[in-house]
Amino acid sequence: MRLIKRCTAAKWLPVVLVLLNSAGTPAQTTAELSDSNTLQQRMAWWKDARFGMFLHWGVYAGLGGVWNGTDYGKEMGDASSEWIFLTAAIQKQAYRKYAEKFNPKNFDPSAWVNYAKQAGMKYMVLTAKHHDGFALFDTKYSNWNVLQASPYKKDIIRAYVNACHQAGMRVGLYFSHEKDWYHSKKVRHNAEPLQQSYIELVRKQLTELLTNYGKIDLIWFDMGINAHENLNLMCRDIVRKLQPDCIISGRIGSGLGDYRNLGDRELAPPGMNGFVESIMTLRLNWAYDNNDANWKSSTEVIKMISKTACRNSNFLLNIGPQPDGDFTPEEKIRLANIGAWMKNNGDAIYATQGAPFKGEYPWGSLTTAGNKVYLHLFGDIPKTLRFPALRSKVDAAQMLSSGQAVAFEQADEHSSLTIHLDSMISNSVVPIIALTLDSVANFDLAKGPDWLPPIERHQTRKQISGVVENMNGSGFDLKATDTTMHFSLNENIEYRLQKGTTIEITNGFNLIAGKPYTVVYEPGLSNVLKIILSKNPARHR
Ligand code: FHN
Repeated sequence: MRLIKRCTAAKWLPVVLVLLNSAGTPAQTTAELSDSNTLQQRMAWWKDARFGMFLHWGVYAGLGGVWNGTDYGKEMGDASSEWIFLTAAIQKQAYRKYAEKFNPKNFDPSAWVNYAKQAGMKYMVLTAKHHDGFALFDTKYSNWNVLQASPYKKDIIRAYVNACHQAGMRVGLYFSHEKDWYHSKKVRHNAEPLQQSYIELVRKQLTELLTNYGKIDLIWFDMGINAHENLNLMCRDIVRKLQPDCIISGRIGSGLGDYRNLGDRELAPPGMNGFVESIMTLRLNWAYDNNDANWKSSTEVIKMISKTACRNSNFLLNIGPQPDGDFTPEEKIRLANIGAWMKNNGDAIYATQGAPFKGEYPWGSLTTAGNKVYLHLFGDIPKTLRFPALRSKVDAAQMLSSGQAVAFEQADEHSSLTIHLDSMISNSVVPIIALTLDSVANFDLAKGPDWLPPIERHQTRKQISGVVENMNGSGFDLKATDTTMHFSLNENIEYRLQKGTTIEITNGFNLIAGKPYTVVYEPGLSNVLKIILSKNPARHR
């Protein structure tokens, strides 16, 4: 009853005015149609690009996640290293001292762009301003910027944008519109009202970024919340007015973005629609961190690139440059390995369409482009691969990277395709089979796969610790009377148990009763459990 009373006539009016077309679905107005046409045009390069580089870099890089000997980075703390200004509750004056040390002598934006290009990335997104409010660009509206507060005294954004323009790389700028711990009283993620002076600063700085640096292809807003729709709308309008072709990330809030960002470190599941971006760190932290050794392997990342393309999502891979401006050796190696794979397999990634199915095969999935179907073998590679969902005639099948012919059988387009795989191909990282069809690919969706792979979310690192007897209820089902722990998280999943440097597949493990352990559970791709014999269990409790 109460609900009905609240529905005023004015609120109902727009519903009545929606026109229905002959199919009984709401017809789009001319204005909506032209909006969606413009959206398609604006997003065209981005969708074809599929793979980009995210860069988190600023004053926080110099702290490397550590303040006064305590690790606030994601290796030991809860937040990522770029949050240290807030998480370590550092006073402004003390944090400014780190800006005074920010003098990145090895910053070479052309080298950055080269690394990205060689890795096969087609766009880059750099933190022009992160939550610590420090501007890597020349701003008239706060002296908390690289020219005035650091000895470097050069406009980093200008150098970066110029390097991208020169190399034909699409330019993105990350801009923290909602959070600014330096200039705004509101520091937490809540609906507290924003000060007018802060909103003005956002308006002016965003205007500077979109006016002083030439063409900007993407503004990556972050953490916008619906409660501050006025701020989000203002930002959207500034972008639309100053650079109408510039793409707006989904994290602007209030549904105003041009595309959807998934959660941090969350890989797109199969069957995504529309414009979607998966955002992944190369280790745990976004920004540079002194202690974080949780590097993903090149193979893990290549699988992610392949999976996200098959699932209709872009993949934005993060780099956290060192305080001196150079990339870490670990990042360089991975980018080179990824690049080697992309060079040979890029045709299966760029400008492709993801699989039309809601599920996936145990061996992997596919992308399509024109009369090509690319089978991405990122899962378990079988000797014989049957593909009954394809309803097109296959003219040829070859390994994409080498051009080597692959044996297949298919009587006609109505019969199931069978591919015979050489056992050697399981030695290669995500092999891809290119099928050339006699027409554009046609699929029988009813015969497609319905298996749903586990959700890959690499953001949660749960630390469960203490002496063995204290671990009941900690996520594992431990019988205190014996020494065997059985995982209760998901009995259908096999976990990889890391003991020192060896890894074994297990669904249970033995601990010595009474000894202190730290168990680190990292859900995701490999469901790794690390068991650390703890010297000082009290520290972890
Ligand atoms: O708080 C930020 C975080 O520092 C990082 O920038 C990520 C990247 O997606 N976004 C926010 C958290 O979602």
